[in-house]
Amino acid sequence: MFDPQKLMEATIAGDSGTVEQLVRTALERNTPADEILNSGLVAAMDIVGERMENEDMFIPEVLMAAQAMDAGVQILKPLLADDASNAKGKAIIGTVKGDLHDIGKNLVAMMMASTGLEVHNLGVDIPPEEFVAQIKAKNANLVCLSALLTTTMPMMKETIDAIIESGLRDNLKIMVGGAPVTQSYADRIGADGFAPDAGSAAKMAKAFFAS
Ligand code: B1M
Repeated sequence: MFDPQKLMEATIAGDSGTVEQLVRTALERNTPADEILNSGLVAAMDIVGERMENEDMFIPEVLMAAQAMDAGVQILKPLLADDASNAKGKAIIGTVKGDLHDIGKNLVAMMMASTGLEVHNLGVDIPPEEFVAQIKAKNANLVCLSALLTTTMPMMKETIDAIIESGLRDNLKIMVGGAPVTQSYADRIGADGFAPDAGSAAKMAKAFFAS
């Protein structure tokens, strides 16, 4: 039987080898990929966050835990794919300026791509003008902004304002997300959508372009 506790412990300890082994074993035992992701890997990062806050874990250890989580995600990646139904969206996704968190944003990108959307992952620390330039370069009709820090949430609004000023706003949808982001914040800054997790973000993106 899948033991999420062991997977959480290995992830928190930054033990990528054990994480890979536990994920493979869980899959061999027919544990659904999303259960392994949510009850093992994502749950571990919540504990890492608490320990970070209490100064029981420091940046190098947090980074190792993040790498261990990514090692597990890489194995799950093909299995988390939804039905690729050739949605018509062309999305760009990035973490806003000043923010270096990318694990959740990468999960969102992966899940969106799995629905058939064309997804361009711009990376982290992306300034508003770069989002605008990439909308033009990629001819994007969906812009996805991620922020994990309360201090970088206002950069989402600045990015949306830059998109409005560029005259591109009417031709695209804007989605926002990240741990501190809420539906009411999304409404306040003029986003078209907010999703609390990667699965619902992908569903929402797909729904935007369903004909
Ligand atoms: Co940072 N960090 N961190 N950190 N870090 C948090 C966010 C924090 C909550 C930890 C804590 O203190 N409890 C805290 C923020 C507090 C706040 O602002 N309220 C914090 C802090 C303070 C910091 C630093 C300032 C620490 C310091 O230097 N003193 C610093 C800032 C650096 C910077 O960005 N400028 C920092 C640095 C780091 C690391 C680099 C060490 C590392 C990031 C590594 C990386 O991403 N490659 C890190 C990590 C790992 C975390 C925690 C522990 C885990 C984040 C994570 O990956 N979660 C985090 C604590 C926590 O969140 N519990 C924390 C797992 C991931 C799957 O979830 O990212 O929430 P999440 O994504 C979800 C949803 O939010 C959603 O879907 C995803 C998947 O389901 N989602 C979207 C995300 N984007 C979306 C976009 C959408 C829709 C949904 O639409 C477009």
